[in-house]
Amino acid sequence: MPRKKSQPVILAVDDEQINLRIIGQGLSEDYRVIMADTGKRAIELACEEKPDLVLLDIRLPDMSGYTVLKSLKNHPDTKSIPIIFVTGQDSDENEVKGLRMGAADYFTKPIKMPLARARIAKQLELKHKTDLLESLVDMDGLTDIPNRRSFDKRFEEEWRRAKRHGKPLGICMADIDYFKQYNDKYGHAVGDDALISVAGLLAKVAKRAGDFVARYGGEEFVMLLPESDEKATKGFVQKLIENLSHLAIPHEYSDCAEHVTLSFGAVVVVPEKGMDKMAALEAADEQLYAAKSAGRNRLAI
Ligand code: GH3
Ligand code: MG
Ligand code: MG
Ligand code: MG
Repeated sequence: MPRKKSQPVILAVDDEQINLRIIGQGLSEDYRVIMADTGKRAIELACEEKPDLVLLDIRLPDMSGYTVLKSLKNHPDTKSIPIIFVTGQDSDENEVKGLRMGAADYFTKPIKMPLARARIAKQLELKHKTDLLESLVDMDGLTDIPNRRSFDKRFEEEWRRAKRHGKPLGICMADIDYFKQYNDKYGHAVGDDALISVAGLLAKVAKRAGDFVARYGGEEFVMLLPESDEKATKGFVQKLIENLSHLAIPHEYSDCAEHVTLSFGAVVVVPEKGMDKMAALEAADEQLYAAKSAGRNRLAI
């Protein structure tokens, strides 16, 4: 029977096929179960598939389950996935360690399936509620893209990650051109619609894994482009400018084009010890003002 699309996905991680089979059989009626038999594969699959829950063995051939947990908790895309340790090591000490590190629950082998199913269902219910709350506090109510609060958190994470890996981070600020005129002439409600369309377009174009777009405030947006050098950042913004011209929201009262446009200011940094991330953001903002002064509807980098 074809599975329902809305079926929650569970990632089962265990190096013994027999255990994976037992879990698969016990859960496949209610969930889509994906499987990994090494820590490395577990991390890859978690990033690719974003499962709703992970059942994680502690003893794995290539790394411990604790290491897998740490890695998942460190990544913004996987950090909120509940992880349940499943292990033969049933000492209280291990259980406490797992829970302290952020595991949601702890099962000992052999798994008692009815109990496991009930506890998994509880965790998923909790996750669903948490997701709902998080989406409310992190999303902008008008445009339905992440808000500034969400950006602040993400910026900290991406900055840290870029620093750790010595990789560039593209930071881009954008601001709608002549938006006061737009509101004055078309009305605030139409202005709101334009904001929604622009935000939707930015989010659509920024679709490379890790790209992040938020409404920074008013008619201003901010974008994070991890591992994006100057050429890639320029290419990205060029694509946005082209897409905006195709979107072609009429703006008769703009002094730089016949449609709604944005000006962009970007910097690319490889964060190092002692560097201030807020200074980098301010530098992007200064570039934005340079783009405005230079005629708008363009990028300054
Ligand atoms: P510039 O090209 O220099 O950016 O000029 P501008 O007119 O876009 O800039 P200004 O800062 O003078 O005006 C920003 C306008 O954006 C004024 C404000 O009413 C409008 N705005 C900010 N937030 C919202 C919103 O949520 N909805 C609507 N409709 N308008 C908004
Ligand atoms: Mg094992
Ligand atoms: Mg502005
Ligand atoms: Mg503006």
